[in-house]
Parts: sequence; structure tokens; C-alpha cells
Amino acid sequence: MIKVITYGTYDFLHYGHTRLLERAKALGDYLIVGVTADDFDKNRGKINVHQSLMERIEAVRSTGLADEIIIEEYEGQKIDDIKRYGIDIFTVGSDWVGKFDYLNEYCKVVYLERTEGISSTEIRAQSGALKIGLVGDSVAITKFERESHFVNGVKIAGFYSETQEEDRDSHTPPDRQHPGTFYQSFLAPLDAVYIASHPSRHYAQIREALLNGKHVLCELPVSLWREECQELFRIARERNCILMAALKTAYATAYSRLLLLVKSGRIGRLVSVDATCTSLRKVDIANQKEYFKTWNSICSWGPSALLPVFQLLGTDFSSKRIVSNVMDDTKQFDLFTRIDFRYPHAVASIKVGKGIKSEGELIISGTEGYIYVPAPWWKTDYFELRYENPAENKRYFYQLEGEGIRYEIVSFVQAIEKKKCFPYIEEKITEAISGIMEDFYSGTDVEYI
Ligand code: C2G
Repeated sequence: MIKVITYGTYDFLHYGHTRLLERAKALGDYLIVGVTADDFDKNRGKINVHQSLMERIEAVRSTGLADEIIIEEYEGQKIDDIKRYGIDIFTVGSDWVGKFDYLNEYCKVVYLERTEGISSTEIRAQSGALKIGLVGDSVAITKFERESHFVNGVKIAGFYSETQEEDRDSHTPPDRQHPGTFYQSFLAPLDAVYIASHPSRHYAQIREALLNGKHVLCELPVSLWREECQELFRIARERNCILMAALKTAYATAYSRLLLLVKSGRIGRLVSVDATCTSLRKVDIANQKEYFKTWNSICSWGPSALLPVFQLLGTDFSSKRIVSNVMDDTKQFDLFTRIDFRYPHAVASIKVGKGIKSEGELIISGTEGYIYVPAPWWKTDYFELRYENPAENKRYFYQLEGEGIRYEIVSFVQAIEKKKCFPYIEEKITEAISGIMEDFYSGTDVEYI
């Protein structure tokens, strides 16, 4: 009996795939089809897969061509499979010519002519590229623009600079201003916007975008006031628009896996979360008076540091204390801020600063062990699970491409297509982060040093 094996993602299974499977089957008597696991695809840079592994397996099964279906999970697995299943022929489409010649050592390699004129990428793109406009002048805009090229089905269709607003009225804080007609004409041709302007501008810019039926991806904090944040989510629901919180850390595989480990009890009962984020910057005092012009420590780093606290311990803390080192009597620019939270059976602390330098680590402690994420933990691909007995320690590594931003863009696009937000960052966490910003600016529970 001649055994044949072939592999693929089979996203939106199409004629090109079935033709390949038919010819693969015809090469022998028994066909094994390897369907790629999500993590495997992500690792090889294929991040735009829309269907789940089970959907893709079912699609292959429904062709009736596969005698056996297996899952491809790791690099090098093809060699293992060929040996394990006693394969005679490995086959794949001609787009891979030469790439799998190394398998000749184990079996015969056949490249079959690829079917021209059809691909999953084209099927995905058929609905037309999503036109996204970028709002703001921060470095996040440059990174987003760069990363968007890795996501198909996305087109950057406009830029809106914050300085265009400042010129209009420099005396009124931007959160009290309507973004203006220039902003409206910028929005008109777009499907969606990515907002990374100063947080004091977010509310007005998001509101206007939603009222014009545009989907919004916005860097946290979504607003500096909790009620405004709630209102924005309400408008998004009414208008059937996606309002998604952007924070690249939430989309990094290592970070989301460590949350799962903690939630599945690997460190026992969770007792404390301690997160530090700093980046030392020269601060010009004269420019800090108008708080809406510069990113202070709490806006720059607060959302990142608060994320693991709220995601692991929830947002119903019993008390908190904010200690802030502010630069002048307007109390708007903090050199650093520390927040201590008390929960019924746990504690948490965050330390954020643009005027101090510290170890940017994340430590999550439990009754049986702890998780240690080395600096800079907010863009990590690595963490350790540590126990009293070091022999039981475990290390975890997950490839991180583009600091997580490209996965964030993929989630946004998929949320729009499916008309449903898969909440990497839940609404109530987004709201709680705005609540902390509000307390900072209104001086609630704040002690100044
Ligand atoms: N294919 C084809 N004609 C097309 C599109 C795809 O013949 N128009 C073939 C591909 O060459 C491949 C199979 O269909 O042999 C599955 O294609 P994909 O789902 O795109 O999977 P791919 O990324 O090519 O993965 O380990 C994975 C394998 O290396 C192949």
C-alpha cells in the first residue's frame, strides 16, 4: 500500500485545495492530511487565518478525500510523521518547490502544480480592504502603520494629526472641544479608525467616529473619565460598531498564556500581582502645564501595568491608595505613581514612571509558586513558573512578532467581519482603567509626595 501525506492550513477550503487533495490521493492508496494548528501558523508568520482549527478540519473531512487527518503542531514534525506513519510520498503545491527537498532523505517528494487564480487570501480580500485612518502623532501610529502591512485586508487610508486640532483653540482642553469639520471630512471615506492621540482627546474623537458609523480601535485609556467610557461603549452598541481597546501586551501569546496558567491554578491561590513599567524621559517643566499636550506617567504606563491586575484579580478591589510624585501644583504631570490595591484575599501594586528608572518586571505570586516575567514584561515572549523547589521550575517561550501589534490588528479586523468583539480586554476592565485615570486627575485617594 502506497501512503501519501500532505499538509496545509485550508482556510476557507476552495477549489485549489480540493484539486490538490484529489491529485495527492491519486498518487497512492492512502492519504493522510496534516492540518496546521493555530500556534504553528502564527509561528510561521501566517496570522490571517480566519477559521478555527476545527472548522478547517471539518472542511477537509467533508471532501471525503482524506483517509486520516492529523494536526501539524511543530516545526520539523513532517520528518516525525513520515517515519511514524511509514509514508512513501510527501506532496505539496508548486508554490513550495525546493522548500521540502530535505524530506527526500525519508520518502519521495512530489510538488503538484498549484491551481492559479484562487487563494484564501483573495477570498478574504473579496469583501474589499478595510480602510483605516490613523489619529494622533505618537510613535504608536508609526508602529501601527508598519505592522498593518503584515495583515491582509487592511488599507491605511488617511492620517489625522493632533496639531490640526490644537491650532483651532489652544485654551480649551481638547476633551471639551468638538473635533471639528476637518476631522469629519477625514472620517468620511473610512471604515474604521485607530486612535493613538493624547488620551484627553480620545473621548471626542471616538464619539464622533462612532456617531459616523466608524469602527474604533483606541489605545488605552479610552477616556480619562469612567462615565464617558461607558457612554462610548453604549454608542458603539447602538450604532452596531466595534469599539476595541488597544494595548499590544494583551495580544502577545506569552502574556495570554501566563494568564491561563494562573487561572488554572498552577501557582495555587493568587495572592499578589506586582507590575512595574518605566521609561526615563527628560521632562520639560514649562511644557507640562497644559496637561493635554504631554503623556504623563499614569497615561503612558498606567493601562499596561493595570492590565494584569484587573485581568487576574478583577475590578472589584476593596480599596486603593495612589501615591504620586507630581512636578508642579497643577498636579497633572507625575514623575512616577504607585498604586496599591487591596482585594478581599489578595493585594496588587503597580509602579509607573517616566521620571524614574526601575526593573520593568511582572511578578504574580500564589500560595504554591509564582510567575516571573523579566523586563520589559509588557512585550515579552518569555516567562518562568517558579516553585520552592527549583527543580520543578518551568520556562515558557512564545514567538512574538511586531510586539503583538499585528495580532491586535488581526483581532480588530476579525471583530469587524464577525460583527462581534472577542474581548482580549473586557469592557469592564477598559472602564476600570478610565476610573483610575479619573481618580488620578480628580485627586481621589491620591497622596502627593
Ligand atoms: N494550493 C494549491 N492551489 C491554490 C492554493 C493552494 O494547489 N490555489 C495548495 C498549496 O500548495 C498546499 C495546499 O493547497 O499544498 C494547502 O494550501 P494552504 O492552505 O495555503 O497551506 P500552506 O500554507 O501551503 O501549507 O506545513 C504546511 C504546508 O507547508 C503547506
